[in-house]
Amino acid sequence: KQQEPFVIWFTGLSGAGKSTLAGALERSLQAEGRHTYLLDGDRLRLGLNRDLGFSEHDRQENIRRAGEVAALMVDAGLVVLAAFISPFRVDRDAVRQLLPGRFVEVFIDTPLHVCEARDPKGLYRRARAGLIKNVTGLDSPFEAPQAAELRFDTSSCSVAEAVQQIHDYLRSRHAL
Ligand code: GGZ
Repeated sequence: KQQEPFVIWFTGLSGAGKSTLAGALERSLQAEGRHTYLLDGDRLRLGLNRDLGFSEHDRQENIRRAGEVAALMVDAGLVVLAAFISPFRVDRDAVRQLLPGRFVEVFIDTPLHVCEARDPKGLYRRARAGLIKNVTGLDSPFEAPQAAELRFDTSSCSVAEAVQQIHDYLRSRHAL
């Protein structure tokens, strides 16, 4: 059976559930024998992108590099799961252009108040306390996708349901 490489790109606010969903999808793809790699904004910022902060310019450069790395991995035949806030439409669309026919955008459209209630790392709490600036959803913009292939609100949809729907979508595209 043909094994096409592609990128599943998760976009959404901090705390929306991107990494959780990407991790769950990765496990299920691996169980089917696919070779995968999970590219996570959080982790890239510790190494490759450690020179970048959260200004608009730095976020754009962050996504540009992430897209280039994802494209290299697709060349190597991997299924790449990318989890970045990636708040700017133009940057996500540039990655899409880099990967013709191999880019699936998944919008994790969890409401801000739910992300803020989860606040696993205290990001929103610190922002509300005035300790940090440029936090996406508060004082830094998030441009919602207008034509994402898939959309989930993790406050009303379980991880298992979302993984199943992404699987169904990939099968309908003959990607799996
Ligand atoms: C947004 C921030 C910020 C600010 C630190 N704004 O949910 P997390 O905590 O674990 O992961 C988030 C990560 C965002 O990195 P990305 O590379 O995905 O962002 S972007 O695509 O916009 O370049 C968050 C943490 O970094 N974090 N400060 N001010 N998220």
